[in-house]
Amino acid sequence: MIKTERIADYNQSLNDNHGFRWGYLAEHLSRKRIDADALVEKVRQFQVAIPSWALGTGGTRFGRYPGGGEPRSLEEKIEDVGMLQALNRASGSISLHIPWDIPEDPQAVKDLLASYDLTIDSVNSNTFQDQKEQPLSYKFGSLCHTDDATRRQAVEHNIEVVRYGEQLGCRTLTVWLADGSNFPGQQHFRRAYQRTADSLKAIYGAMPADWTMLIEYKPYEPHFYSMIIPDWGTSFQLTQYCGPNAQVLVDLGHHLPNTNIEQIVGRLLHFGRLGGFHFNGSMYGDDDLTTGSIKPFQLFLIFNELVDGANDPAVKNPEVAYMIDASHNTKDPLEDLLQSVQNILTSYAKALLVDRDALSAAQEANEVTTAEEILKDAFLTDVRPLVAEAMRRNGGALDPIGLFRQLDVRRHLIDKRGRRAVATGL
Ligand code: PSV
Ligand code: MN
Repeated sequence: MIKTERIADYNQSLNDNHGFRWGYLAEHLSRKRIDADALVEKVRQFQVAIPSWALGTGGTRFGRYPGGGEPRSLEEKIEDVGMLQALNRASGSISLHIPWDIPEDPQAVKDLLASYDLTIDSVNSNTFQDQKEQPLSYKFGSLCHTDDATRRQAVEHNIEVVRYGEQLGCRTLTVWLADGSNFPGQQHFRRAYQRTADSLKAIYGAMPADWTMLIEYKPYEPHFYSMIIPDWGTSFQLTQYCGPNAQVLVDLGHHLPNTNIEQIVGRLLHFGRLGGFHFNGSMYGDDDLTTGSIKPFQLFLIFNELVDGANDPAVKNPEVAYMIDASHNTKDPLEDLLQSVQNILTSYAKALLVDRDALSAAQEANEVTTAEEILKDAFLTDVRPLVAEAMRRNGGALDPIGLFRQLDVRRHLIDKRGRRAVATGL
């Protein structure tokens, strides 16, 4: 647990430089008639959930190079997220994957969460692996399977996940299906779709009325010929089939190269079906890199849609759940998560700077250059002092990664948990 005095001391040591940079930015914004303090307040409210499965080192099918001190249990995963939250005050919730994170003693888990000022963001089902005691295999699908009993087993697993979530005060189930086919002719597209839709509807029907079901899509992997839910259109259709509390989940890595993700975001907001985000960065596909590391302009454009939607009373979209979904193969996972949150808040802050009235006027008048320049002006503004100020005002560190290093957190975790401690889960 990082003490608040330790954070205050650290911030004090950076105060001179920060004061200069923040002062300059606030003055720059005020000359543009932008209320810098109001923006800080908005950034202070922004929270990004941390997935329990991103706290250890990831890998590829070729290998994995763990750095030591990884969390070995749900309790240790909560400790790690609590540490991130203490540093940035923007990571106040954790997402769990069942069966990797089954809470043995729900009340004790709730108490532990509360002690770190954390909540549960979502519970995620897992029908993409066979578990040891599981009677029927998902090799040929789960919710889409041709066999009734296998489908029923997968439906029941999802309902069990909801029950675990209820014990922890969670209200969101995320479903990602690895179902699909590897060869032409292997699967009957229409029948497989209908079986999936009916299975999802059965799970939806078993959820409490105040729960949300997020349906994630992915164009390829683990299957390489067809995926049962390959795109947002299929997710969208499934949400409509299930009911009003079903929403589409956009994972940034789940798009083919050059897909216009910001347009998908705009469409889903328009339909009121954008339920959640899985943030990560990618060059080719589901690369699971640090959010904003490869395409920061695209991340900004996505936030531009989100802010535009939030400002428009005509948009009737429920609150969007934000989460990181990444795999850290070469960086310290905790540093990577801190960096991702930083990049997310930076993109959000830049999107808040966009002169929406001017942009709208330029769009209606077909002033192409002007519209683009308005976006570029916001994107090219260095808002890092604003994000740091928001974290400071929330009680976090002005530079979370800097403090993480100064405190030598990884060495402490290795001392406590061991050099060979490897995270449970993926
Ligand atoms: C699948 O690639 C995914 O994005 C889903 O969200 C899973 O829950 C997560 O990664 C972990 O496997
Ligand atoms: Mn995901």
